[in-house]
Amino acid sequence: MAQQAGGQHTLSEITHQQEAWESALRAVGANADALCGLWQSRAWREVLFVGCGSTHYLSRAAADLLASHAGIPAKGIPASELLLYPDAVLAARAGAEPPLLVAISRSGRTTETVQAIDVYRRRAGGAVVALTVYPNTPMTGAANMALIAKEAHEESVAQTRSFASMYLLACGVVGVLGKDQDYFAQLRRLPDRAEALLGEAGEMTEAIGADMTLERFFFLGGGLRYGLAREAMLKMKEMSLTYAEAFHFMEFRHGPMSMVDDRTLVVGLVAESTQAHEVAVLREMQALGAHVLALSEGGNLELPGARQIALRGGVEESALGVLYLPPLQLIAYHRALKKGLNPDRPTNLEAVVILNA
Ligand code: F1P
Repeated sequence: MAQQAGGQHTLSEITHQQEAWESALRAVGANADALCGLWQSRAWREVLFVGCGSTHYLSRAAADLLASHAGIPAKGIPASELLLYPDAVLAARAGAEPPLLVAISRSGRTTETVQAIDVYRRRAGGAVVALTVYPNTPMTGAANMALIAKEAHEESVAQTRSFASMYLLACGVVGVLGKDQDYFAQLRRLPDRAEALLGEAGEMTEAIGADMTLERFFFLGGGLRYGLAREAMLKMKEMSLTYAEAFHFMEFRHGPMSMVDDRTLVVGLVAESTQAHEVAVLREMQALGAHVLALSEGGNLELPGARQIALRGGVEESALGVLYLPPLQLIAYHRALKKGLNPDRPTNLEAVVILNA
């Protein structure tokens, strides 16, 4: 990865997502039959998604999506939990089939993820699907099959278009395992929307990123949006060294709102089906002095005084998730620049965490 000052890589990776998203969906399409065959080869008891950092949050979102959209039992956990606590993670009734493991990693080289695959193979003897960006890695070598979003490669340390593209790989897996052709057709509509959305949200994300009166950022999301909210939180921390946390919407009332004041931005990843509850939380936080940014399909929630971003995916709620990401990535990028940080090179971080044996 070449050193470059000023975050040019990050900006270019955030603003050039369309081709990467398309490449992800192509990869799923090309492997759909093989994936279907693997899925039907055994009565897998559930799907276990694992990753680290960003890809752990992706695992969580993917598991929630698979369970809610396709009705297939799933969980998303850090790879290190599978590595260190395999008895707990793989616990099952005698004679039960193993879970299908979906390992997610941009680099395909993160130690915990690679070692977790090994532990899973020895303990459960099942099959592994890798979701990644790069071919020919320890992870792809250890997997039964790999779905690769080739155009999503990155120079930056922080994952932006790679996260969104691997999330779309996971959405494609949901479409295949759920045997839902229509879902797949909806996903194909999303790449075209990416660029326009970034244009529409550009000015607002820059203004929020430049607002140094804001000290704390809270990202709220329910269901599959909880994993996405955690990823947005991580972007804010990694790139801009800002205090940020993520919560389920209604959990926020149960303690965390003590931290809310007029130096707080509460970002809501609002879903149409649950918006009455979610907008109520956002209104209450406004009353406590918080600034609010709400992202929703129509961008027209009843939230006077709040900033709003319209996703306008024109697809069903469960297919929309990826569109929440680019505007939130841009806010983290702009805030990093405003603080004089280089978003391409987050403090204390490398692109991959490789541990010594
Ligand atoms: C995962 C990861 C990133 C994080 C950091 C270190 O890498 O934890 O999420 O931002 O750069 O690596 P990977 O397994 O997805 O390659």
